[in-house]
Amino acid sequence: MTARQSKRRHARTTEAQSWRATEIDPQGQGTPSSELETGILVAHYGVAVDIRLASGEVRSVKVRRRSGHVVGDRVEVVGERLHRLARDTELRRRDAMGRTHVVAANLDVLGIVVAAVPASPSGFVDRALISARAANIEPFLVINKADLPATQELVARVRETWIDGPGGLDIPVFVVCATRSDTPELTSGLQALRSFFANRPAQPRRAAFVGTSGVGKSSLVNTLLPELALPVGDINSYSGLGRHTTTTATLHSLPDGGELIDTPGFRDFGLVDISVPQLAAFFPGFSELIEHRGPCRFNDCRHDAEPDCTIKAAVAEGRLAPARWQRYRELLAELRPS
Ligand SMILES: Nc1nc2c(ncn2[C@@H]2O[C@H](COP(=O)(O)OP(=O)(O)OP(=O)(O)O)[C@@H](O)[C@H]2O)c(=O)[nH]1
Ligand SMILES: [Mg+2]
Ligand SMILES: [Zn+2]
Repeated sequence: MTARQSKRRHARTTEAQSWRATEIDPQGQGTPSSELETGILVAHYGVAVDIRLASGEVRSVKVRRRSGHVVGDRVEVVGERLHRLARDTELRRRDAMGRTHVVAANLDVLGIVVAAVPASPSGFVDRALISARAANIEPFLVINKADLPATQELVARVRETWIDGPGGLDIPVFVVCATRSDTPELTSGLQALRSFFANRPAQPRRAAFVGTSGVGKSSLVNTLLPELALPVGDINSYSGLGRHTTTTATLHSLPDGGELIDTPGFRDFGLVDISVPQLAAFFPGFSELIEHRGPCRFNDCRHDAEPDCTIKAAVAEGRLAPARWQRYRELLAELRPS
């Protein structure tokens, strides 16, 4: 068990115990006949949530409309009372209106799903990568719709932008097809994705798929779990965009271990509470470049106008695409109060 997992397990135990000791019946209003059960929130329907109890039973519990509970939350249930336990991780994003959303709780890994059609908005992948890393969640990339000819170019672009070269990220990339399985090329990516979920039986992963509406998140979950029939929507032929078919996140257990959360598609992945040093540390590829080439002159270098900056030197030497540095500087400008 790694230090992180051991810390998590410890946090789970102490948090659960502290509630039992101090909150289960603080005013003597508890229902002595109701048993305390632990569970995971597997679906949220506004005023009710589905809790999968430790016994495997799924129970619907009423909640306030803005209860703040999200899929992936660990909870304790006594009758109709729900108590949320502390989260290990929390994936947050800001929408175009400036509101913060928790996408899911207690994720270990995050699958960022893209497709050639519909294309994801510029910056989506970077923001998702940064948000995941800042939340201590390991990101991986899923390029769906491998059957479409345009996917080849997308795969090359993704590799060039995020993976290849000295500033490249050491993260898994799966090129998959959710809807066809008639050639080995189309099935191999999905096999690799299945193994990625299944190869840690002792420490099963909890993953969520995020991505723009229409990239095929629900289709992929349906393919990985054939007994599921999550609704799937077509692409609007006029706008080329998805139709926001999935409206609520749902958590599903994978047959060989691990769990997968399908989420509604969204276009805005605004960064939440990311400081300049965090952006400098988490921007895709920067920490790898610094590890490779040595640190900047200043510990708190923002990789902007500072002298003797490793990142700028990498750009000058052709080891980092100028477009990537430019994208970083755009995000930096967003974080600074104007
Ligand atoms: N050609 C092709 N089409 C796919 C593939 N995967 C999904 N699609 C199609 O893409 C469309 C959108 O699929 P969904 O699974 O609903 O997409 P989603 O990402 O869940 O969309 P939201 O729920 O709106 O966020 C549907 O018409 C699917 O049939 C694929 O691998 N290849
Ligand atoms: Mg969907
Ligand atoms: Zn620097």
